[in-house]
Amino acid sequence: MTKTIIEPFKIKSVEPLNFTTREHRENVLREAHYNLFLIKAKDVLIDFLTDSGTSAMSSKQWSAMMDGDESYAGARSFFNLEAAVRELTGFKNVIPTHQGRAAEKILFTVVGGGGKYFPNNTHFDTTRANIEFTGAEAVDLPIPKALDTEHYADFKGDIDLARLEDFIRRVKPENIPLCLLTVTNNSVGGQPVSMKNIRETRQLLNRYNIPLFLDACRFAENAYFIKTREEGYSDKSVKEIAREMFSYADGCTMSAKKDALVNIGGFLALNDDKLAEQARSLLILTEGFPTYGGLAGRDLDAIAQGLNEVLDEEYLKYRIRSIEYFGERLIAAGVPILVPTGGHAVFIDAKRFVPHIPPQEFPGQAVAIELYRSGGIRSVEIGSVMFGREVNGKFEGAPLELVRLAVPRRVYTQSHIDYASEIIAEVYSRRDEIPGYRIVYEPKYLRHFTAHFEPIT
Ligand code: P70
Repeated sequence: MTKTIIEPFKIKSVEPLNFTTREHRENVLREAHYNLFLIKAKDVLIDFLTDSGTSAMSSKQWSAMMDGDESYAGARSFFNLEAAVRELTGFKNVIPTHQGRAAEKILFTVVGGGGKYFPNNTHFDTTRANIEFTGAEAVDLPIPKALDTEHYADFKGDIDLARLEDFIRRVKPENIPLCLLTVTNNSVGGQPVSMKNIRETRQLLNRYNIPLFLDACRFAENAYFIKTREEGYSDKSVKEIAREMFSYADGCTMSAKKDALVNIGGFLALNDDKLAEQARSLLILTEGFPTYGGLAGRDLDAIAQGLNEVLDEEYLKYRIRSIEYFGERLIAAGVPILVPTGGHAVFIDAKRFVPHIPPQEFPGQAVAIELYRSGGIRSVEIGSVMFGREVNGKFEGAPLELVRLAVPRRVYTQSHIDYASEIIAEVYSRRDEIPGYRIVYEPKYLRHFTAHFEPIT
């Protein structure tokens, strides 16, 4: 048996990278107001901004696209998607949407509103925003150890069941339209949720008659972690494991831009016919007819094919190992990262990387800017820019200050990872020089996408 795990594909089509000088990147940063979302992709060398919509599609997906049916109503492509989602999740109603947040918007418009609460292991940005937009409250209940970036555990994505039960009793079950589990748990480091935790969440919710929904965008990575880490699952196929995960839920929202290996798309799937009917009525208003939901027929076919491919265990082995390898390179250079590495990204712990920068000066943003300046690497802050709040005139920082290096699926090779590791190590060696930042402009919602920053000198 060889030790090296290789990319389980060969490359048929390539896209050149753009090299830039440090001086050029300095100008780019200034012009983009130090917000990495506002820089042009042509000025980025290696793009770890997100694993969302950035996958390389397979030749089979491209040929499925060619075969897409573009009929407005009842397209063959829809039935291909419906069959693939039903086969995987078992959910009866499959409602395509243009991406994950469109499924969230529709779901929470139907079930949300003032006085309602939605617990989750941890909400990601758009989920939280869509819930809060309806006047409801999004509540994070991660296990306490999830917030300790140095603590090794197999399933740091779990929800804290004791706190969940206390919470249900306090706000009353009738005010909780549903409970969510985000698999994997993106905000705490792409950490998996164990099958035991999903099952026990279900059992707890049953006692209070509360439905369970999965935020399922990285379901396959989560299932692979269960196979390799949880007792009793090593002999099961990842597909069987994924199906068991979905079997405990009443529905899911899905951003197909992650584990369906496509560049655009999503869906809402659920068992409840009445809810599905309400969702479809809203879908027609904003997304489109229920058999295409804002996507082209060919997109639906690409998702159906992607859902199949992502369960390939050679692919998942390579995927999880490549993230772990990235983490090992950084640990070897002394860089503080969140451990263990998760499914889709390596997360730098900015609190430990730049301890001289306080939360209100956005340590994660400061490190992310420096990685771009130094090596053209784009990452994203997941910390107080994304989740910090002004509460009664007082700054309340996010629980974690992270810089996420999200690895697009099937896009970069090991030498790209090696290059990035070198740059990060170099930035770490002169971390004391990194300045903090202040926000000089921010929009009302999801400020990380468009806020303007200024270095504090
Ligand atoms: C990401 C992107 C999207 C997402 C998610 C979970 C757990 C729903 C959605 C929404 C968003 C992002 C963040 C920073 C930079 C770029 C993009 N996550 N639930 O990268 O899905 O994007 O399809 O509307 O992670 O984590 P969608």
